[in-house]
Amino acid sequence: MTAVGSFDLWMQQVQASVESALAAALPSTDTVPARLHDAMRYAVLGGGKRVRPLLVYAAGAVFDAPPSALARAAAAVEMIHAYSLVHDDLPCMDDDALRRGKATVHVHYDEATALLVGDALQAQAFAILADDLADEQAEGQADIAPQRQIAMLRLLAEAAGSRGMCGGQAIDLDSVGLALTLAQLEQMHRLKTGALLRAAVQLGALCGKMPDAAEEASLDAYAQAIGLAFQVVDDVLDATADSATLGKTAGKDAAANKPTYVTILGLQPSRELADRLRDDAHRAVAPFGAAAESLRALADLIVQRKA
Ligand code: GRG
Repeated sequence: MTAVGSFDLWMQQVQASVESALAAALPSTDTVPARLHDAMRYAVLGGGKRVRPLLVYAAGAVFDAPPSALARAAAAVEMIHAYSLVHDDLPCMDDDALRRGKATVHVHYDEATALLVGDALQAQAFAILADDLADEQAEGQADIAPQRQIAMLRLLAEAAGSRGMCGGQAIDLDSVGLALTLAQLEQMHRLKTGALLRAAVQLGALCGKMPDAAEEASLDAYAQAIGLAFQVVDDVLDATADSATLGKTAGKDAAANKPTYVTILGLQPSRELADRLRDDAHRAVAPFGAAAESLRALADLIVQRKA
């Protein structure tokens, strides 16, 4: 087993690479329109746990993916995530003033800018993922075959769209004040949060050598388990942690009368469910052996996180 120290080091290295890739991919603050670009950089840089990029790299490690391809996929998925947070915080959605320990984009700038930041980040995500198609393919220096890259673009679009994250958000907005069953709650989260986490795992794998059907099924079982665990833990933290620790407003779900794992199952059963899901995730990637060490450690991190 990898020592805790070496996973921490790996995580810091990935986080630093992702920060550089994002900083390089985002337009500079002296590019017109400067205020929009400033706000895009404010939304994306210097914050967040970078869970989705870490999943891209961890899955990529199982399939010997080249770092250049992983950097593009990780930056793309994080930009989609950052856009979703900016829009989720808007007054027409969750109406929040605090995100990643600082004022939300619409509070720090204004609502129209926040809307455009989300739109532009979503477009930029696909531009990054397609980067290699434009130049390197033409010069025969691509790290991924064009067909594979098109599959990755499609995968990210499906995960972000109305049958993925956006669809989950729509169900979430519709379910305020309703008594959802556990199955309905699970379906909402599978789309709202799970789809992008799953896409991160799949994108990382697709950057490397092609997974076979059994490997795809293992990755999928892992992604389903950690996706759900992530949300269960999010609900537990929303009910138990304070805003300073979370870097976002705590207790929002109860205040908004939203159904959560904690309201349906209770606190302790929710914690136990998260532990079982972590064990499911570990079991799912057992066939990959030592190569899946970071995937296993990330499942632990998702369940043990305090923010
Ligand atoms: C607005 C289209 C649209 C979608 C929004 C993901 C989402 C859908 C909204 C976020 C609301 C929320 C708090 C969901 C709970 C789980 C979640 C995604 C938490 C934030 O993700 P973290 O913890 O955040 O990975 P950091 O800041 O660490 O990146």
